[in-house]
Amino acid sequence: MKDRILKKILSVTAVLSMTMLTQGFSAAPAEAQSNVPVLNLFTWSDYIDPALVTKFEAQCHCKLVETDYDSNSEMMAKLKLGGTSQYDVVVPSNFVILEMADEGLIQPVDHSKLSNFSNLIERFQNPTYDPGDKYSIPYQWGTTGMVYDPAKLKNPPQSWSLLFDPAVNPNYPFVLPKGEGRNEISAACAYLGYGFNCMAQDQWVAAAKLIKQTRKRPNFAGFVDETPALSQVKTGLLATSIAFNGDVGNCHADGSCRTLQYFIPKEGGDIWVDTMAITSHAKQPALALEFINFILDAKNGAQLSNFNQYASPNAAATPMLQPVLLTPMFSPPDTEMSRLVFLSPLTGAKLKLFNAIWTSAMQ
Ligand code: N2P
Repeated sequence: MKDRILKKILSVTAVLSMTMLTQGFSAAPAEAQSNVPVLNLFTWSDYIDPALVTKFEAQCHCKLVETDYDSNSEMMAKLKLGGTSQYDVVVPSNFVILEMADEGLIQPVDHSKLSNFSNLIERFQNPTYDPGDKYSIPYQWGTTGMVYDPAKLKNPPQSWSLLFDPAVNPNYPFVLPKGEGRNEISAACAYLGYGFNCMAQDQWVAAAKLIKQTRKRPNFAGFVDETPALSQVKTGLLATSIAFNGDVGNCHADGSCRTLQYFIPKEGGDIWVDTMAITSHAKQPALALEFINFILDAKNGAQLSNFNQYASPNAAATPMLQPVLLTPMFSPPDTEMSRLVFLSPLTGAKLKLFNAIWTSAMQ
């Protein structure tokens, strides 16, 4: 009897020690895992190759957590609600950088940690929207124009009239982006003859009135940002929307939207630079700089563009780009460049006024 009890105790001990041993083995990496630093990247949808994320994680011995947004306004609203310490790196467009710096959402970049900075094309090393790249480092650049489905809209004019003239599209569903309003007000301004980068209050008001009328058309299907709107054009839900060139290039490349057409309206469209910036209360500023420098590497920069189909600001990456990225859709020729405009930044009272006009246009 004693023997059986002893045996039982021994076998229970053996099981327990085995369990401790195996748990011990499996607990070790989990513990290590929890000690791994985490870089929180807040970026636009479909904007980074998952293979690049894995490559960076292996290099930095860290974890990269990606969260996506579809407009600068969505990103800035989340930063204002505590995101300045939740995220480390954000990817704002050129025309909101001054506003973000002004509002204390981002911090200056320590250039001494960016050994790959000189890989940038010269004009991106000292851009007018952020002299000396003080707060932001170029990520990708591109254009904003119109996408349409030629099976529905036959040879429409290459004009913003595709959005704003009911005679051009009386029936097919279309949307407008709900973002920060710059592209929408600017497109309406361009259509009205004020130029794409309109800055006067009366021009904004006229543009807002046009958007209000447009919203009332029976085929207006709502406010949807550019990237999700393109998905709806692809599935056939919409016939047209405002779009970013690379998003259309991306679905041309993967075969999911071969027939869709993209153009920059004759009245002018937006040329933009998306950049990497570090949030004002980033928990991992050193890792953030390591990530920025990683993207500035020639090979990584090429892999980024070859994945997301946007033009690269990286001169050293250029020889490794897919040839399609050097065609007019991604690298607009001079004739198109002359129609492309950098949106001016807005801050202070002027920004408040713009926001009030845009908000009322959407209501
Ligand atoms: C990527 C969207 C690019 C952002 N899907 C345009 N600023």
